[in-house]
Formats: sequence, structure tokens, C-alpha cells
Amino acid sequence: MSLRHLLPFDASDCQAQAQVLGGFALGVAPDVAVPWPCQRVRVPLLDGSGDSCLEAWQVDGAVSSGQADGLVWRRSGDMLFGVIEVDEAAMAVPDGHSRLERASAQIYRQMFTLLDQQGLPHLWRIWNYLPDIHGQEMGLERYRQFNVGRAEGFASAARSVVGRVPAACALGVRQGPLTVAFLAGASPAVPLENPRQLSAFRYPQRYGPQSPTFARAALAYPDGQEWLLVSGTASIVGHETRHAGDVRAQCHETMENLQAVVDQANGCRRSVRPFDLDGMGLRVYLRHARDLDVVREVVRERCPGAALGCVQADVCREDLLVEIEAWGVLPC
Ligand code: 3EB
Repeated sequence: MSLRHLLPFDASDCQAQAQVLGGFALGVAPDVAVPWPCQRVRVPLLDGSGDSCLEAWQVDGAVSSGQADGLVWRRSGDMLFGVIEVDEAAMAVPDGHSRLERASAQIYRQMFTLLDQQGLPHLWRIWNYLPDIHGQEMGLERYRQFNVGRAEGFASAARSVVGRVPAACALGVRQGPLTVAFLAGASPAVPLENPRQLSAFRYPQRYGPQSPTFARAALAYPDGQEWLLVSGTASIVGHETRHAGDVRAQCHETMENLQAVVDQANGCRRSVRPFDLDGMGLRVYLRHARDLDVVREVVRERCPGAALGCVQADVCREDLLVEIEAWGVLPC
């Protein structure tokens, strides 16, 4: 069994479709019909052509699938990819809690229940997309409400919200439901932190009543492979945003942070060769489409060979203009 990332690929390629564990449709109209769990991320594509673009995780073993209550999943051997969407508007409004907090807690509970039932309890990577991320709900920014709900979900499954947590990203999208995708397995991933940054799960209260629950990266081991899954990474040093208002400097700082995480991975990798950012895949989130040329120039300078996808999305702190995530694969 192995795992391969296809980017972008053709929805009419039936042979490829049959062996897709799951993936993403990115774009302003990502409503492509596919037979696998697909996270629809409603964001403008900044460098591709067409209305949408598919990315997928391909496996070479047999797959089995299931769906229930807004959750769609597929598994192959010891790995599972799932997508959950929740219609916040349809949630009951509980006393003293916001709809988004409730919806986030419910999604995470649902995910943990499935993983326990499937005997694949170890989360490797999570992708969180929220509409109106900076909106206020009951006096608290929606991203902060999401953090409260996410931590409730972890706690109700008796999971730690510090230390051994999955890699993740959390971005604001202009349209669409709250959606969470996840990649999990039978074996634990090795969580990594960035020595230049305070662990996000230790961020101080000024960023919200509940710190975000994610590790800076995860090393996962599908059979015969070593996967480096780097979380959304931005211009943060310690816990503070650097270079507010300067997208070029933020992009340089972000590349430094990505390199620092890759260095951490190389310090404990099992593979003979080291990971190299230039041989990895990068997804770039820009707050403003107008910053594309500057950001591409800075990224290309450091990583001329990386597979690059750029979309417009809201990074979770209002002063952050760019966020970049990365993944890499090596034989081991
Ligand atoms: C940061 O470093 C930037 O809430 O899951 C990056 C990756 C960020 C994941 C999350 C947030 C998350 O704090 C934001």
C-alpha cells in the first residue's frame, strides 16, 4: 500500500478515480461529481485555469467507504480520508454557546467516533475551512469560537489538546458550509514543532480563550513511505505576527518558518535522503489576490521546483497576509 498526491488531475480519468482515497476540489465552482470523499473549498484559484481544480490522495490497494450525517469517508488498508460538512444555520442555538462552536465540536466528535469505530484512531492531518472567519458571534471572533468548539471535540473524545496533536490548517472562505477534512491511520504520526515559534497549543489568551489545537507538522508512515505534512505556516515568530502590512517580508518569514519545520523533520526522519522544500508540494493562501506576483517571486526564489497552488483565502489572524502549507514524500 502506498499513498500518492495527485495535483491537479483530470476527473474523467476513471482509472485514477477508482484508486482515490479522497481529496479536494478547489475553486469558485468546485461542484465536480466524483465518487470519493471530496472537500469542496470555495476559493478563487489564482494561478490555474478554469473554475476548479482537483487534488487527490491516490492509493494502490482496495478501498471501502461509508457515509452518514454529512460525513463521507474512504479507507484503504490502514489509512482513512474523510470529509464532514455542517450546515451551521440548521444547528439549534444553545444557551451561552455560539452555533459555530457547537458545529465545530460536533464535527470533531463525529470524526473521533468514526476513527474509533474503524480502528484507525491516529489523526495525521486536518484541513479546516470556515465561512466568515473574522465575523463576530456572541462577542467573539468566529475563528476563536471555532477553537473553543474544536477543543471541546478533542476533550469529549478524551484526546489531548497539547503535544500529540495533528498537523492542520484553518482558513476563511467566502462561501460554503463549515467543512473539515482529515487523514488518519492505524499508526501514530510523529508531531513536530518549530523552534522559532511558540507551539500554537500554548498561545497566550490574547489570541482567544482557547489556543488552537495543532502541531506545526506531522511525519506519517504509510507502508514503505515517509510523509511530511506541514501545517499552515505564516509570518509568526514566538507567538507574534511579524511584518504587518508587508506581504513580501511576511512571505520571507513564512519560508524561514517552513524551512525550520523541514529541518526538524530531517532531524528525526527514517528515510535515507532528507526532505527538501524544493521537492515538496506547496499550497499558498493569499488574503489579497493582488499580492500573487510578489508571493510567487519570493516562493520561486527559494523553491523553483516545488509544485505550487495559489488560492485566495482569509488567513486566521487579520494581520496575516499569506499562509503556506507543504507536503513531501520519501521512500523509507
Ligand atoms: C498560526 O501559525 C497561523 O487553527 O488549525 C495555522 C495552521 C494557523 C493551523 C489552526 C491556524 C491553524 O497560528 C494560523
